[in-house]
Amino acid sequence: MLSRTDLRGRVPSPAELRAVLPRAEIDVDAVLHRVRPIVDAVRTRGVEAALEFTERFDGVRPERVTVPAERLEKALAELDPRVRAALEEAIRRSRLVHADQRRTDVTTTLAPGGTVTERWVPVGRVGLYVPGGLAVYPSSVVMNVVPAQEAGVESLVVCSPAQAEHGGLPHPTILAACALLGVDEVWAVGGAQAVALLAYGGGDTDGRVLDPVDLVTGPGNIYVTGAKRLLRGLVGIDAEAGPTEIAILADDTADPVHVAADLISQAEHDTLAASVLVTDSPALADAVDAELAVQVPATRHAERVREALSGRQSGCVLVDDLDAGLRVVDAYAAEHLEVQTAQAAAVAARVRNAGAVFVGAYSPVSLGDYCAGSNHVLPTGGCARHSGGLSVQNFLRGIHVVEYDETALREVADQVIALAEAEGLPAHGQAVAVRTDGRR
Ligand code: HSO
Ligand code: ZN
Repeated sequence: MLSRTDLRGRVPSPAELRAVLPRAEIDVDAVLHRVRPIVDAVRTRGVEAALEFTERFDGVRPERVTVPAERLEKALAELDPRVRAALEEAIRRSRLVHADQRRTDVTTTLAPGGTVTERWVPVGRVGLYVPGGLAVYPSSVVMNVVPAQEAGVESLVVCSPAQAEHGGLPHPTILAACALLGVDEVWAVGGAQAVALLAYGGGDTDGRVLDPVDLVTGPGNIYVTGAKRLLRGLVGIDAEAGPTEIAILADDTADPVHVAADLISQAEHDTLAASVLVTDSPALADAVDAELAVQVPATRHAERVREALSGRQSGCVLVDDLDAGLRVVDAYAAEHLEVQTAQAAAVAARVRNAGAVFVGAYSPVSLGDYCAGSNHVLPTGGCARHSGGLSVQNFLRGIHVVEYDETALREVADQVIALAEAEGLPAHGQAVAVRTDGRR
């Protein structure tokens, strides 16, 4: 069922590996010509334009963008108690992990009287995007809001697409999750128009002012990503999210039932989702194929899963041994990497590139999607080579505070002046000399 790439007997370079490994080709630039007019319209006409796009793309025109507080409370009151309990547990675990990511200010003394302090300051106002689309993602509300709150962000707004079947509000489970987290500002808007409205702000139809944000985080479809690309700079962004990916590094000790279930679990997100098995065991590869043949027809989103698993972005890579497997998964740099091998912890410790690593038989990606405490907003498309997942760090800025007294400045004055001269910028040196020599 999974197409095979046989790398046995070969030692490809990282560049060759990148070329042969299955991967989705997502061309964000190709949609920018459609995103730009949306962004421009929202910049010039604000909420009015955003509502027009909502009507066009989501098939419903909300009365206003801001969700009234009573709708948040109502959604929470009507939330299935089992889901509420599960969300509360997810929030509790997530808070524990993200609270541990907080940074403390550090002061370095460079000379008597000369210090540099790194002060960690939360971003003032952030917009958190929660997608609609094929599924409903209250879990993504948790994954965005918790790190922002733990970072100390004072003002945050959650945006999620208006749903025709919910009277132009975001899905009630999204609203309930916001209420549980104490988020009181929610906008019913999605897509590129949501990112534009977050970046430019506007005035709601009831006269309420929608303040622009400083930073936009959260995954979305290719149009959301396109808008992030266009607006980056005016606002900060976390990352450009692509379709979800799971890679599984497995040997002959792995259980094919688990491996198949996990490949299917992420394929269920999207026909473009990538499910990649990397193994040194052809017997396991065969057994996983046999399991997929049983499990795929039985799963609710069988058609979507089949398309994702048979797409060019998914497949099975056969390697000589686990060392070769590690080179493959490092070159691939999956959003999620499961290690299902003997001595899984030791193997996982050697992984360099992955958004998140799931170790051993009892740590499936679905656990991390909901309740492990880890964050599920993770780098896709190979970005795990240079970036990590969403964390408290995304919502903080390190500000260097420089404080030297006269003695400390004198001590290093010659060096500043020498470097200023070397750069042909004598006025820089002069700004020190007027203090230390009294010359003009
Ligand atoms: N696997 C997705 C997150 C998610 N899964 C949300 C279920 N709900 C991307 O990491
Ligand atoms: Zn998932």
